[in-house]
Amino acid sequence: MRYHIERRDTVTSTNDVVRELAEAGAAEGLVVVAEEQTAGRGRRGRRWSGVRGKSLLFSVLLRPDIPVSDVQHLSLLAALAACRGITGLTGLDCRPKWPNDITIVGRKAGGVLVETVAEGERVSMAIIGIGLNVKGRAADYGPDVPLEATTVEQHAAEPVSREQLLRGVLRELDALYRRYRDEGQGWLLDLWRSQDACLGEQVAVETPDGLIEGRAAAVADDGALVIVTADGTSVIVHAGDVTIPAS
Ligand code: BT5
Repeated sequence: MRYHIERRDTVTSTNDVVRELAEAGAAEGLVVVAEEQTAGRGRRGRRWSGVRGKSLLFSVLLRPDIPVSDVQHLSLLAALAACRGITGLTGLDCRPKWPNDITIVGRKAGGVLVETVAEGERVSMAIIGIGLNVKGRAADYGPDVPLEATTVEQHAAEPVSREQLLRGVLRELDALYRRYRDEGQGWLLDLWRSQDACLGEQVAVETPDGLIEGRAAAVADDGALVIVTADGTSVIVHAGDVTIPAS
């Protein structure tokens, strides 16, 4: 994929800018990076807090032509790319946590928000938004950021360049996306399963249908999380927030 990087100072959300440019015909590989977002968002209408000079906030346009049922793969792919970019630059053990968290020592250092447009049953456009807390400490990121969040620099031995990190994450994203297009999902899910910070753990999952507690037993081929509850029932979760109470 050939990247075309557009830099902005203040935007509502980098996902919004990519969508506008995509609707005007921008090609796959468009990247919008911003210093500041006035309406940065997470999933289900939540806020994403960023800080000028410290966060890395960007979105990438893909035109994947995959079935709508596979859309979760893109979120897994992006979170893996972000973690691999962080590990490549800093040597830190950075792991994705289902479904979209980027974690270091179990603490959230970033997140992924994938928004899609479908034509019929196919995804015609996917906007991959990635927000990373790079510099400073989590407390610098404002009151909406949970106490247990973290930043890359908080764990790294040396100062971390946002520019180098952007390049590293984009390189990883390109490699993973190419392989996904060439070979399909099997290896991607295996890679995710080998890295996910919550698999095998006792977890609590807040879902739109309520709280589910149990062991995070598996990630299914469509990217759903399988929880085995205390009475042995398997519950398939497509959307939710996972906490690992013991950590
Ligand atoms: C996410 O949502 O983690 C997806 C975040 C994606 C942000 C990027 S920035 C570039 C692009 N443009 C956008 O507008 N968005 C994307 P979710 O899993 O729903 O987590 C949101 C929750 O994380 C919030 O409710 C807070 O509790 C917490 N949070 C907010 N800001 C945070 C931060 N900087 N670090 C850690 N946690 C944060």
